[in-house]
Amino acid sequence: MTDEQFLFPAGFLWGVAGAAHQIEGGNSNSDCWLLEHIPGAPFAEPSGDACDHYHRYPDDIALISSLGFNTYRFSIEWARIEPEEGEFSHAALEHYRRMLITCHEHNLTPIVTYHHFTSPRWFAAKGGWEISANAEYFARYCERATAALGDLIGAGCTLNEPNVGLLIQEGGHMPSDDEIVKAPFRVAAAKAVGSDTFSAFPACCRHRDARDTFLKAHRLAFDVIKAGPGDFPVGMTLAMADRQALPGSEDVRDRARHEIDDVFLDVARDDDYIGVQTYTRSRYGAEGPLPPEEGVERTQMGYEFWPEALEATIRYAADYTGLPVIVTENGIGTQDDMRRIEYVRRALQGVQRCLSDGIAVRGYCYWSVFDNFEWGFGYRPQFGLIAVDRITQTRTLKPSAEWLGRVARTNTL
Ligand code: GCO
Repeated sequence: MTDEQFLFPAGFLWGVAGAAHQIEGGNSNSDCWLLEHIPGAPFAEPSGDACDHYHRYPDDIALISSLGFNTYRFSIEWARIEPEEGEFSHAALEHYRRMLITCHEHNLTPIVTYHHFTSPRWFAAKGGWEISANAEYFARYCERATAALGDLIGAGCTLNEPNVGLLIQEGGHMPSDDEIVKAPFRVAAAKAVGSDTFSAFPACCRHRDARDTFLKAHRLAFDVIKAGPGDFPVGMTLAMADRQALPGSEDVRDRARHEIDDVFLDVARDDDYIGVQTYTRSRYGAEGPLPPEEGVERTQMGYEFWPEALEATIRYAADYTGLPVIVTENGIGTQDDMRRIEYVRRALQGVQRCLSDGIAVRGYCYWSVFDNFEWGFGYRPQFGLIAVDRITQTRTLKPSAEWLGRVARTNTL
């Protein structure tokens, strides 16, 4: 099989992905914004104007469509829609309605993420995802958002990567749950909102407790979203790494995979699809996860350049759940756009192999449409197909934008 001969299935979703806090700008009622302004919190810089997508979405959506994509994955912002507990903003919901209408005008299927890490401050002040009962707040928000937007949604993701905190902790890049609770920046944030707690995901959250709340919240949200209006596939997205064990360390790998992925996949089995988000592989030795080997190519995030990880995670998620897969994120932070094209080309060859083996892969969304606010790393990592000038907000296409747009238009590599 040569690349040229392979056509992706008709109706394959070719998308780009983004998230509200990372591109909208001015998300000042969110838990993350507050933390970004607390000294000692793990943020290289504040998100500020981001890509001003909140105001520029009409041109941005037209641009995405003109490149050749047929899908746009974005998140709606809970902190804007329910700025205070129980107080819903019609204006914010209207804003997202206009975004959805704009997608349809440009023949883009909108994949809507209800929660992409950020929450309203009031939710963090109530203990956020650490408190099981708080799942009900999320379900109520999903119900209200669906009532206003559901007729226009193409596919829904309840939660984005609820397992990412566990994944980062495992890699040793985040303190333990106990240390997080005592972190001075978390204590300061609680004080700022007049509470005795402030749990923001994933920066300062007890991830073990959050896991149970997320699992419960997902099921509650799934039901209220499925109740309509609208009739679209609903699922969640997981941060998945291609977990490879050195010979003899399979049980170490399997234990980690159980704790971080499988418990979520178990709950996802009743969904319409599973959203796979993959960036690299993790290798396991007898002591646990290993750093990338000396001398291997690394991305701006420090990840090993390993585009083949996508194929492995699609196979794992599809096999484990029996569900169709949407690749809701895959991409690379790099300054070298030629390496981006190489990365995506190899990742898509893996998708082709999955499709050839009969695995139901429904779509591929590149992360990310723009160079954007990469959480704690600030604006340094460049994941975008499109560069954004931080002062003028001018958008500049990279060669990868035109390359992947052509792949999308022609449905072939
Ligand atoms: C995540 C999120 C995105 C990131 C992306 C690049 O995976 O953490 O879904 O918000 O920006 O993955 O790291």
